[in-house]
Amino acid sequence: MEHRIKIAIQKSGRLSEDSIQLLRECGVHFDGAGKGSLVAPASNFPIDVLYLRDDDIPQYIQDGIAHVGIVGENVLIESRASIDVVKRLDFGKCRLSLAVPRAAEYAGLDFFNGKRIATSYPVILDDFLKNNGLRSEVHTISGSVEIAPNIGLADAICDLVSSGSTLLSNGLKEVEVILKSEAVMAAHPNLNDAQKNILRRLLFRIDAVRTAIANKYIIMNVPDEALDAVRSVLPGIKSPTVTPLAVKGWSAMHSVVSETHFWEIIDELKRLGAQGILVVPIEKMIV
Ligand code: PRT
Ligand code: ZN
Repeated sequence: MEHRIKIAIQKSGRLSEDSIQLLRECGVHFDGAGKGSLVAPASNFPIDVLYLRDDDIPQYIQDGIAHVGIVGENVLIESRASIDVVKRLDFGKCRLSLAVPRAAEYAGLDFFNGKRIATSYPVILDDFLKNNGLRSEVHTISGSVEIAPNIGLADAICDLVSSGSTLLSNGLKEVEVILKSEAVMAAHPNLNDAQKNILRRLLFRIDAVRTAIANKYIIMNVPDEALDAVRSVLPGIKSPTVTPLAVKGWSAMHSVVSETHFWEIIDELKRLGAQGILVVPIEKMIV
């Protein structure tokens, strides 16, 4: 029997599109979440995509119904599931924060002693309160946490924040960050060798896609006397490729530049006399 693994992703929500796109960029072909369809077998890679609610993903992985999954760290930690984070995915970034009414005078964590805090993250919040020696009344509600203070249900909230505009429009201010979160790939801790091998292949492809996004391929013409100086500002994967041009005294140079220092490097190259600089996106990069 052919070995396959099941990968759980969010059916519809903030992580769905990025999760599907990541798998597709890894060259995996599968159907999107149709009406009622829960499983989409990939046609060219041994995985089956399971479309689930994000809250259910950690449990499914812990129970071994799914072998791996893509889920927000916030959901993973809240679930207390014993599963392993195998890769951080750099999307779905947010923070779980404490927020209070804008008019409240906030001088520090003591504020929360004896106060009512509404949240959908009671486990993480309880841990935080305990670690800081605070006694608050935690009210667990499942949605629209941000309206709790306005309707008199709570004095503060503990909720996810990304842009901060939800807090702003509800007259609240963020005062403490409890957790910084992003989407992660999580896996069942006891996969067999065949399953581990499929996961390894998938992670290898994810790395290739991620590395490619973080790098650009650059091509430029460099006066021969500047070649050494230019080479010293270009890290390249090993070293840059240099080929002489038909015009005497000039060479073409090819290299890979990381996104992080991209503009500094381009400025430096121009200063050293490089011309006709061409920057090309990289689709996949195996280092
Ligand atoms: O139906 P299902 O249960 O699968 O989805 P869901 O509604 O529970 O989750 P969903 O799709 O809203 O979020 C999925 C995951 O996205 C979360 O678990 C986080 O890991 C991540 N994420 C990233 C966010 C946000 N950013 C975010 N801003 N999840 C929720 N929010 C909400 C937040 O709760 C608040 O209501 O957006 C509002 C705040 O946003 P700003 O931009 O106004 O600050
Ligand atoms: Zn959910």
